[in-house]
Amino acid sequence: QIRIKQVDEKKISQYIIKYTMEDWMSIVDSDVVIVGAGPSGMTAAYYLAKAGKKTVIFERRLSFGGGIGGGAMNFHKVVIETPANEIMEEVGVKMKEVEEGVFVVDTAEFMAKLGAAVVDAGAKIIHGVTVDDVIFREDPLRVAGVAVEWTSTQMSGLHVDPLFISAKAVLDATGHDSEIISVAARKLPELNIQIPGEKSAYSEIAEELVVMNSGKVAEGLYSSGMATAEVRGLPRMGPIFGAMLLSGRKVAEDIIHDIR
Ligand code: 48F
Repeated sequence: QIRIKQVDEKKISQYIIKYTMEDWMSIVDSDVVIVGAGPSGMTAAYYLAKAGKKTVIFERRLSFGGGIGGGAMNFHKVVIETPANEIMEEVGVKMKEVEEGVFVVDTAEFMAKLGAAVVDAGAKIIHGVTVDDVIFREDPLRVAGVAVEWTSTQMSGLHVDPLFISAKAVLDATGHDSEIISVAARKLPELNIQIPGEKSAYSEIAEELVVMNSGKVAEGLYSSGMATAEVRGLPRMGPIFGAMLLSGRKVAEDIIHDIR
């Protein structure tokens, strides 16, 4: 018979509360806040944490991966192209080379291994939290953090104020809606952010354009992945994910440089 250690309910609660609050006391003063645990946000988190930056990802849903899991029409494979295969190799995702420089990967393995690499590198992924605003400072005008609320509280429609998290850099990795840059553009017109919106698909050119254009949008505020397509008016590309990974790596390098 297996003897299972008996744990008092009260103690279970105490352990959870104590160690959650310990993490949050540190998270409120982060180097980098990333909004969205999709492929670009997770790749950025991996490289930032590896470089020693205190990095947190806030993800609205209770799972990481963003658009990876749905693949294309729920088919469980996506396509990766060179040089993004380097990143897949680094985090241990197996790839099938189907033509020179073009690879097919399994979506579950992609999410699981990228997520594990982010956590092992030292970044925190906090699920069930929605970012709905930024905080800013003047002289110079810059984004200096975010406002966070439980997704479940937002869904309930209850009037509950958020908490604020300070950061040297905020990365909008929210995908097609570019939610964080949209709110900054609306509430901080002095930042002069225009959002032309994403164009229809043209995968062959979209991949390079997204990577090239990912980076700083305003002081302290950055974009990666499909948020970049929305903010820069670039075409979409569907279920090819190289640019998501490479834009995450590129923006991580830019942030590491800027907050040195
Ligand atoms: O959409 P998503 O996967 O972003 P991405 O990194 O990758 C795009 C691809 O998945 C795909 C594509 C590839 O060619 O076109 O669409 O640009 O992940 C965005 C994540 O952000 C979360 C959302 O739940 C998703 O997991 N998210 C969005 N808004 C918020 C948020 C928010 N306000 N607060 C917290 N999380």
